[in-house]
Amino acid sequence: MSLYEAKGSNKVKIAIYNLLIFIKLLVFHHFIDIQYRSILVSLLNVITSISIFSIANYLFRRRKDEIFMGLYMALTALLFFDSLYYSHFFTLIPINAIYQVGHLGAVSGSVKTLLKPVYFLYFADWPIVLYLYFKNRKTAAVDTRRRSPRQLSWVLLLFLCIFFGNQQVKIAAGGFYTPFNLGTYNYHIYDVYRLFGKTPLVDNVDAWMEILENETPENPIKRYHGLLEGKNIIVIQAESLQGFVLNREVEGQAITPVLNQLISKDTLYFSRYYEQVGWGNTSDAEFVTHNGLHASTINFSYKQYEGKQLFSLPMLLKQEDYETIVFHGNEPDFWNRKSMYPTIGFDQFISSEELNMEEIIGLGLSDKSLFQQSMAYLKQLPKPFYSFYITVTSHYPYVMAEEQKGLSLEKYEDTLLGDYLQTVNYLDAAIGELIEALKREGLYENTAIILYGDHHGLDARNEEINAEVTEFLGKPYQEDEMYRVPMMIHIPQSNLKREIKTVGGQIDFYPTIANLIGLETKDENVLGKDLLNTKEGFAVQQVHTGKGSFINNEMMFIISKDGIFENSKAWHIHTGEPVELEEAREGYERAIAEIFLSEYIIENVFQVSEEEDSGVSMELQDGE
Ligand code: GP9
Ligand code: MN
Repeated sequence: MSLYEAKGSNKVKIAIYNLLIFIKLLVFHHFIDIQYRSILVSLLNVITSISIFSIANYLFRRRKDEIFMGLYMALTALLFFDSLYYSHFFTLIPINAIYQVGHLGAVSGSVKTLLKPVYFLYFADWPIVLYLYFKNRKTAAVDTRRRSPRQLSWVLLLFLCIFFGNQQVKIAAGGFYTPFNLGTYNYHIYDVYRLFGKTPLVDNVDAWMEILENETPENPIKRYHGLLEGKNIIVIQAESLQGFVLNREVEGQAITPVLNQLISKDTLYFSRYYEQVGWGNTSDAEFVTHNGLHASTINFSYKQYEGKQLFSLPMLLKQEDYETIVFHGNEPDFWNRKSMYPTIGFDQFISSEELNMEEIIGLGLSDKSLFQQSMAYLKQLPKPFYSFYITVTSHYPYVMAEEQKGLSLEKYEDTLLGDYLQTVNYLDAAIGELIEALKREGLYENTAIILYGDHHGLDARNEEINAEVTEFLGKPYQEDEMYRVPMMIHIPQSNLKREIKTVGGQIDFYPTIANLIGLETKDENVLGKDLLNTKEGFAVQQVHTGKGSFINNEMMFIISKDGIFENSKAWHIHTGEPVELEEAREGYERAIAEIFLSEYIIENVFQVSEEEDSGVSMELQDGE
């Protein structure tokens, strides 16, 4: 009897494969810590898997055994790779990663450190499944039954289950899908739809504007206005530099002696400044910093907003005859920088193509070499200049040769925290060398040196790291410390020494610096605020935490992973005591309004340049 004479045999196979998938989904969803309705989430995902098998069963007439086997292997492998990705990034592999696959080689060191034998358990059943497959397969079998619409009505029914099931999820989660309320397969499908589907953002613009209008206004007379006028500006975006390392010792040694020295004199130090990156990590830190707008929620901003005629800080400076230049010791097309920089307003991009890659540490050229090689350019640049550095030595996994390590550690030797602190200490020394070089070349006095961290390097969601850092800090390591990055503006001979405790984020950089230089930002195109002229602190978090999370001068609110407000957590940043969730609702609504209004501004106010390579354009369309 041929395979297809045995009625229902394909259905039996589909059922067996999907039973196995269901078991693996339960394990996977437990691993990524889905707490809310995790069995229902797994069920909705296995229905998706059954639909995929059913469609294949309907479409393909021959080689069904191979096709089913292939599907089973692919769906299992996806769980394996998602687990690997989750263990470091605490989310599922985003579809936008396809734009970065060319750079996998560069981060392979990081990827290897994530592989754990336990993840191979997803393949534990493969020997048996493969054995049964080879024993029973009917490669020559052809399904001769007529395709009937009735076969498809079953798939339609499954789709309806998925649709209505997930509608309920969306309602409970305040309108947002997350990997943790959709589960793996359904989230990946949604992610593909979101990336390529481009839904217009028009529904709630008025409501968002109304929410944001209630913000506290800035000082009418701007303090520090024009303080940096005519000065050269150096901005160092420091890789993975977190706030807690400043003015702190490890085993009796200062971690950042140079930065500590800087903030003790001639420096405005922002001690409650927060990262606001999205999918594009380092590059999103650059994007948010230079544009005063949020990172894309869908893709890394340098891809999502490629070709947009933005009106960024470097462009504003170009209007004042500043020369603008970027230094980064890595491949120029990493994070799509090469394509994006002309529209951000950079005249020159000095990357691995121009630099002598003489000393590689981790991902790219060592910070010391980067700073040292940049001096030749700075000396020749017309003044004033805006010089932007993106450092790379303190990138995960924080591996350096013994002779490059500046701290002598015993207790923390060979721990991730110890390795991290070594690279931060190296970066600090590199900044010291840069300052010395600027002094030697007579550039120091007339140059403001601005520094901030791009994002966290030590993820508090990782249990091992959390335990290490909690012990090191002597207090629980939570998001308010994890997302805090230092920001400082060093103005030689200014006699300014001030610690600004107003909560702010990278989105506030542009208006703050513009005011210092004596320039105005266009209010309708920038959502950040001047941190030197406002008391009201507010910084939005997204992507790493989910939309709606925020920190203000009093509290931190982290939206639950499943997006449900009632399952979220909030605490006082000074005491660590829990806050009544309702007290956070206003901030939650404001955070969401800010994220979407930002996206709306970028999508609707800024036009796509007709010739993407035409260089920098100053023309702006009026906002609506
Ligand atoms: C590479 C570097 C990567 O150019 O910017 O940093 P990441 O985004 O992985 O922190
Ligand atoms: Mn980075």
